[in-house]
Amino acid sequence: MQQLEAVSEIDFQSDSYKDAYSRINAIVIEGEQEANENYIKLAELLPDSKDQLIGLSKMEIRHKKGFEACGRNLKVTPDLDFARQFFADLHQNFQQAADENKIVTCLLIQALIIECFAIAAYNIYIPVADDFARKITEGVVKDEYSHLNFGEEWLKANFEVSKAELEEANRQNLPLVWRMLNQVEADASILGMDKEALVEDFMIQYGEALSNIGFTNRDIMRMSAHGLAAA
Ligand code: PL3
Ligand code: FE2
Ligand code: FE2
Repeated sequence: MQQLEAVSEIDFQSDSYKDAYSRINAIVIEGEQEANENYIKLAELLPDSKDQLIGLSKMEIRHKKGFEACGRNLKVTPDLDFARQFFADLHQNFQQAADENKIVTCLLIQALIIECFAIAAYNIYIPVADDFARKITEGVVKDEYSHLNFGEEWLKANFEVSKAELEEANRQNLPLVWRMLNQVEADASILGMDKEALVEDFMIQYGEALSNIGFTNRDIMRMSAHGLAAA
């Protein structure tokens, strides 16, 4: 039976897979939900880009529905309390920045950090996903590049006046990403995703984004190292 060799060794119905999936799936569902709310908030803060941002917020709801279907397909109940805790600090930083009208900080958190995190995670997940989830995730990741692109374009156009705030927001929020990566490491590995690969993909996406916005390689090295020691 030659064909059997090609079958993946991941057992999507095992208890350990489903247990890990209940948290990872919840993280993604909650992340898409919060992204939806964050783009609605950004649409209020940036009236000139309102229609475009509302368009992005609607895509996030579609993503959320897609990932809910992935969980249902595997008969997994997402642990949403866990996921809310997972995002709490980043969420709070976004809310506070929005309350203070700090658009640059809001864009860095949602359109750069969260989107790069999502792109890295989805890219690493696709090759090890079940067939149903793979198709959904492939569709989603294409959209996420357009969200990242929105943030890049806006920040590039406003680079000189945004630079200091971007550096400060990076300093405050990047350490949270390393902590979050550590928190998902064990579950992600049960899904066949390697932490080193996640970190590498995140660094590439985030570094490229900072470069497109206008930061020098030297700036990028310095900024990427923030909080990394704690990881
Ligand atoms: C914004 O568009 C999306 C925000 C989602 C953030 C997701 C972070 C994901 C970290 C865990 C990696 C698992 C990926 C598996 C997908 C079922
Ligand atoms: Fe999304
Ligand atoms: Fe997104």
